Amino acid sequence: MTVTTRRSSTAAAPVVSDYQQSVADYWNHEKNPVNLRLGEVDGFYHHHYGIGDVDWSVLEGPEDTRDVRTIAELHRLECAQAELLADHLGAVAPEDRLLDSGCGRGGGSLVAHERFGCRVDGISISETQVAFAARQAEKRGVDGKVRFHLRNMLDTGFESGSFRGVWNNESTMYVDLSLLFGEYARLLARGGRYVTITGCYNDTYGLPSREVSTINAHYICDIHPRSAYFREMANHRLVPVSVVDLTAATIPYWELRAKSSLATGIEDTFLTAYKNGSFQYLLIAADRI
Ligand code: GPP
Ligand code: MG
Repeated sequence: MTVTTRRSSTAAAPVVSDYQQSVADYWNHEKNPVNLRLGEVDGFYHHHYGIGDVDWSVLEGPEDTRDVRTIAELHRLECAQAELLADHLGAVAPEDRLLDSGCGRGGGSLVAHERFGCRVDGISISETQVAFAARQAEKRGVDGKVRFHLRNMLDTGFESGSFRGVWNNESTMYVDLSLLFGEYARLLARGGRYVTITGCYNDTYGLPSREVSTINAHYICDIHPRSAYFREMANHRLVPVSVVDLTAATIPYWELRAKSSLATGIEDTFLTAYKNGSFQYLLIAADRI
């Protein structure tokens, strides 16, 4: 396997593959208003989608404030998704430690810290995201407890058994699940909890649909089949405790996003993929045995 360390940073650079470097380059340059303007609402910058019913009244009323109302509504739905993920982390005590694997601009780490009061480590292979997330923690005065690191989720370098919980919020499609869950089996304490919210392709459809392939090309990712999650969890001491199909719950978010000025062009593809049954939005929680 070809690996490279061509990075310039004061932090120790993680070893990443050429593929991972191309993903890091994407996120180092990403500045989509659909992420930045939503984050500006309250300082929780998310890189995931939303769930729940839409308040369609945001599209009515004065046109000059429609964007502000729509942004607040999309952000509310993304925050609801982050809260649902945190609900599945189980009983986390203030002295516990959590890992936000593929932390983006850090919103989910801040949500978890606010809820549990514990130490949270967020990791990303994007220097820009790590620096951005660290600034948000500092602004909130929680940087003593919420720390961000430039690290590879497949080889984190953290101590074995040191985490009570680990999650991936829409980031597992960038990695090989066997390598990922092998690392989590090592990092999680016995009885610890793993949670992922992910888009996966539906095995009952067959192989990836045109829409799933379009989403892969859009984000430079490789969406896994649903079956791969359960197979690789079983292979790595992770026993599912909850599986929630969020497909129906995320469709309204995409419908509102498609009608907004913040649309990035991928909205209709997601809607078609969800509606033709080729793609599913799933939450899976598992215990480390
Ligand atoms: C959202 O990030 C998540 C991803 C890009 C990973 C792919 C997810 C799937 C479910 C397939 P984002 O919030 O940065 O995306 P966008 O800019 O489109 O809002
Ligand atoms: Mg987004």
